[in-house]
Amino acid sequence: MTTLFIADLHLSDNEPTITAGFLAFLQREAVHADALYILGDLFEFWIGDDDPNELHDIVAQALAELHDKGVPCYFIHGNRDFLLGKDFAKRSKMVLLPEECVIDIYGQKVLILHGDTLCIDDPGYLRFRRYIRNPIIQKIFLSMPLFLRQKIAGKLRRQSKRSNRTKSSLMMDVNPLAVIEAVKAHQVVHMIHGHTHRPAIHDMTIGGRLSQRVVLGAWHDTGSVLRVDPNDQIELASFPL
Ligand code: LP5
Ligand code: MN
Repeated sequence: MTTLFIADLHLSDNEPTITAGFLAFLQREAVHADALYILGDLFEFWIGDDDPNELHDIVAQALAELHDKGVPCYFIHGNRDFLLGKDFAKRSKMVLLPEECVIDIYGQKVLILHGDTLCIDDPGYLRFRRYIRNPIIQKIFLSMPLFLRQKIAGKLRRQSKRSNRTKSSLMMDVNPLAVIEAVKAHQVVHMIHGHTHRPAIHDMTIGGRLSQRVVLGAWHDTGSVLRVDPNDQIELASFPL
């Protein structure tokens, strides 16, 4: 019995090895799990459920098969695929969760989130985030023709890569005070997130209580998964794709 957590796969047509590794991971490992949680950035970017990309069909079918074999899959949006909507959730039989969510894992309360909202030392990103998370802006974007949405997404990705090169490592990591605030606000001791691509298990003491923050790894040259079992054993592992 294990519950699995993954994030930041950034699946795209340009990375067939990662897609193949993900599909193999579903068949080899996830199929034996109690549940699979995907904490955002499953896709490199998402411009609407109506994007007729074959990769989306393949992933939806694989996740739906996982569900049909008795393994529920839960999804929290990332900063790349925040537009993934109800249509795709239905096709893939994934449950969409709110951006911060407290779940019960074998009797332990755990806060799960993508992690970008903890990066509060990056005001440029937070401004950008407020803008693109505005429902009116999203509605306008989703009503544009696909080629235009593709073009804008491409431009945003290029812009993001460029701006990330100028940001300090500290700025692109989570802010410790934001972590403490989130843990206190949700009254939990465990927290799991991705986004920063810095896989680690951090022990912390918050309010006199021993607390843990797990950062999931991104999938690049290897896959990355957090395994949690009913005896509170946790393992953050990487594996070849
Ligand atoms: O994603 P990553 O890891 O590179 O960096 C993130 C932050 N960047 C982003 C942007 C995404 O990568 C692009 C998402 C594409 C989504 C497609 C749908 C588009 C819908 C839009 C409308 C509803 O999230 C990056 C952080 C980093 O994480 C670390 O936390 O630093 O933040 C930025 O790069 C933001 C910049 O600091 C500010 C960007 C200004 C954008 C100006 C836009 C100009 C182009 C306009 C084109 C119309
Ligand atoms: Mn991210």
